[in-house]
Amino acid sequence: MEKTAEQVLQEALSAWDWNAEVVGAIRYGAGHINDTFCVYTQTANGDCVRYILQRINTNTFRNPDALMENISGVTEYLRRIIEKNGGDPMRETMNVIPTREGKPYYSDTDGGAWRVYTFVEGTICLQKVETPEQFYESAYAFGNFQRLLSAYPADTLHETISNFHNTVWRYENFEKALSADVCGRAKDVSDEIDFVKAHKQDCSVMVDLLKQGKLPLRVTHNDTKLNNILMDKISGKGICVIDLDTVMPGLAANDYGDSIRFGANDCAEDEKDLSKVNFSLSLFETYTKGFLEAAGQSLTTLEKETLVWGAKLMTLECGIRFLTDYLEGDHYFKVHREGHNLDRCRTQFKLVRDMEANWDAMKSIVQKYS
Ligand code: ADP
Ligand code: GN1
Ligand code: MG
Repeated sequence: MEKTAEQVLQEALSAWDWNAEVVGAIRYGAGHINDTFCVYTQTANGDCVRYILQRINTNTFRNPDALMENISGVTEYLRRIIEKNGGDPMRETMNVIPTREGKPYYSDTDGGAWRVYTFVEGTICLQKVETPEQFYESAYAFGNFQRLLSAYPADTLHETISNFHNTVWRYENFEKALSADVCGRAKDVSDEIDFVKAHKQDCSVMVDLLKQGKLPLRVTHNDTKLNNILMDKISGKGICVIDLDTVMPGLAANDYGDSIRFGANDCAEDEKDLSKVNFSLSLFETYTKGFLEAAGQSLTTLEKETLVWGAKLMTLECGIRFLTDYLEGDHYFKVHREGHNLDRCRTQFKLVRDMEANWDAMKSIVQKYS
């Protein structure tokens, strides 16, 4: 008989030695990929200690061993630097808690892969920029993350998702999904399809510079959404970069660009009303300042000059991915309503249009802080 979701969760919980009574575990966060739970425990002296338990999405991350090796390597490296700088490694980096058997993750009897992190208390995780200061803090923290990892041996990292930010490959996947049109949805989204086709040439700009050896590969996060950073509740500082599943060699501009995509606007990623979806040049400036203050010195001139392309291409690429998933029947990103991926795709394409209209101003801003 198939196990219930509760039985699967209980099995996973039993793989860790909590040193306390597990009081409950509830779904947590707003990620599109993994299943996240907050585990509440009560210690012998009555304290409540929380943990993050995650079922890794093994359709997306096919090799949990390699994935966890990356995360353990990077977090241990960061821990050493943070300690050396007099910081608090329990708050400033993720901490993986091994299973009872001393493993970095637990494989359940159905093949699910589970891991546990300490819960970083006293922090907030934002789904949307509320104040420019918060966006500045996230920029500084992501820039700093990249700088701290600049000497990390990149060749020891596994590629957890191949071609992750290969925009040309994303375009080709879109074309395949379009010609298969398994759900018969293509006929209703001709504007979006035309938009992607009209941007075909753009997709190769950064990929070509990388191929030609003009841009260096760095250790990058690759998923620098605002909700992948925890901010101190009191000081408001961006303290802990989370969601390290996609840490791999990549382009600096992509980390910068993905943050701009998600945060340099005043709307949700899935806003239905496109009149509310507007790129904010002012937030763009705020992020650019923070990111370049933290990481600028370690970037080459061309890396800085192409940051604007990172912003536009990460937004275009994400829109293409949402549209592809919509055409394929919504099997990659979690969806919570009909047309969810299509709504998400439309916000991204509106933002791309806005960026195109602001291109020269964006370039001047990057230049100002370079
Ligand atoms: P996904 O890959 O699905 O986006 P994340 O790793 O980003 O999953 O986790 C989802 C959410 O869980 C985060 O946005 C954050 O709110 C919360 N979270 C994750 N790890 C921690 C942690 N160590 N401490 C506190 N909150 C966390
Ligand atoms: C996913 O896991 P999460 O929700 O932080 C996706 C990103 C997309 C993002 C769009 C592994 O991020 O690449 O940019 O959704 N992560 C993966 O919101 O595909
Ligand atoms: Mg996340």
